Amino acid sequence: MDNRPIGFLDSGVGGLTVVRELMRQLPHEEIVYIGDSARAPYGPRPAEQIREYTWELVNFLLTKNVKMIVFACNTATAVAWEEVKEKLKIPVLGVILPGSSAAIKSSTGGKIGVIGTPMTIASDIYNEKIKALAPQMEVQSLACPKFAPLVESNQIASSVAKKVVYESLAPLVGKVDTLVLGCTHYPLLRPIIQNVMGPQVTLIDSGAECVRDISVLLNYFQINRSRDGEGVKHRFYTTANPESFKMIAINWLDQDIPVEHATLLVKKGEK
Ligand code: I24
Ligand code: DGL
Repeated sequence: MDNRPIGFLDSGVGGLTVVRELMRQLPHEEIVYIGDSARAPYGPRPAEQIREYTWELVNFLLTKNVKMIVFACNTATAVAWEEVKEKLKIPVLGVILPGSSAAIKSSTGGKIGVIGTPMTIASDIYNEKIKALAPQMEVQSLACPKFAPLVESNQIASSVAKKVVYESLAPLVGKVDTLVLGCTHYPLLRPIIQNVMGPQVTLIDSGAECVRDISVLLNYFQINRSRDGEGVKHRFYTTANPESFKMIAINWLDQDIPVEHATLLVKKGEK
């Protein structure tokens, strides 16, 4: 047993899709979440900057005595997960390997599509990880820069959303049997994406798959949180306005949660 919380990091609020899965699959686990909304989105930023920001989020979580760190962000996982994982003593999980193995498992025809932010797609990491595990898979990757802004403007079922998703996914329609949702925001567009891709295409939610892996890891190392201790007290931190974060979080998680402003330790000479 290990009653310390699990640390989650994300560029903003998108990682809450992973948190909701955790609350569903592992309701006894306690969460410390840090979202860098002041500097979101990470997707269009240069890799070196994302790496730097991600380290600041990791260092913040380390001050909260977490037993494990979860990168609840595809973009941060794509550029910084490997180097962070190598340097820390606690387990560090990302969303990309779980999403990749789930796609391989589900693919019946060996044709996998991957969608994500420009940085995630430019990193080519999903393609690399899938090929490393199963070289016979064909992977087609596609950046969908318009999807996250759609979600953030509350357009998850509008006719504009349908049009944008239809036009963006056109290159993949009929070409893949499995599609990886390689961005935290995309599960919110799931119904439209499924509709455009057709019912025979399996959609993979990397965040949900990551929570399956958290569960496996907790069991393997026997570091689950004890059930007869105190109730869970989640803590959420944001680098932007706590009230705006809270409004989205309460709506999405369907429960009241405490949100505080976090000040990150930034290296000298930077803003
Ligand atoms: N969804 C996301 N980000 C936003 C948003 C949203 N505004 C409305 N909705 N804003 O991501 C990002 C910028 N903010 C963040 C908070 O600090 C200030 C700046 C997707 C969320 C995934 C859980 C739409 C919306 C909502 C509630 C729930 C879900 C949702 F308002 F998509
Ligand atoms: N959380 C990011 C991801 O999963 C999406 C938002 C962003 O670009 O920062 O890639």
